[in-house]
Amino acid sequence: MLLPKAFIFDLDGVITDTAECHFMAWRILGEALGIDFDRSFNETLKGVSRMGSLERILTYGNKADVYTNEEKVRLANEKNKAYVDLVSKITKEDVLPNILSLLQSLRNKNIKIGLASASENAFEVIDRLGIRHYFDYIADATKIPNSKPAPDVFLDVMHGFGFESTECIGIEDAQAGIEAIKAANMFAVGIGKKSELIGADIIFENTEKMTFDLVVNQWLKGQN
Ligand code: B16
Ligand code: MG
Repeated sequence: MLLPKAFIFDLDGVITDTAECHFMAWRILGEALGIDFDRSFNETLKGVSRMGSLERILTYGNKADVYTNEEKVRLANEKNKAYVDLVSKITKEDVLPNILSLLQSLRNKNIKIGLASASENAFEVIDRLGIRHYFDYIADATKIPNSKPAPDVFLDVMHGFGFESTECIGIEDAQAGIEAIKAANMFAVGIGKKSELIGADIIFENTEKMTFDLVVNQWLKGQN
């Protein structure tokens, strides 16, 4: 049977729920700046880089022109300190349901496993989760020119493997991430609500519902 050659995972919201830690850390900074935002606004930050997220929050709070670049770097560092503090509590128990068995079955089938996270903390998070050894290639977010929704991080992993885009499957929980996968011309798996994953080729409400067979059967339908 024809099989894809690589599964390329997003981290936050797909492998573990650090999306919640990002939300909490940004809210702490938002409170200090007098900018209040809710979960639905937070959806627009998922998959977006640290500085990109800060710009969006400042624009949302009508403070886009209030801070110098130097001050923005300081604010982003403050948020990161709060985030690192929150993720320091992560353990192996925090891998989302079914992800370990999916990683194991990809290994057994000799399908490559990649990580395409926008997070500069990705290495630390997967170490805390105890899953680094599963990954054949991990993109370094500090070296990716354009963040999601640009395809760069998914293309970086694909080039790392030397595969064609049609041979790769990307998995994402954010609209910006689905757009990045589609811009890379890959098959896109969405985790979450349909309304927040427009353009995905297959959507699962959560990782528990995602199985290797369901993903690959849908991917096969698009192969000639
Ligand atoms: P950091 P992903 C993304 O990770 C998060 O979804 C996004 O909320 C965050 O701003 C971004 O990483 C940068 O993270 O501040 O740790 O560098 O979803 O692409 O795995
Ligand atoms: Mg994500």
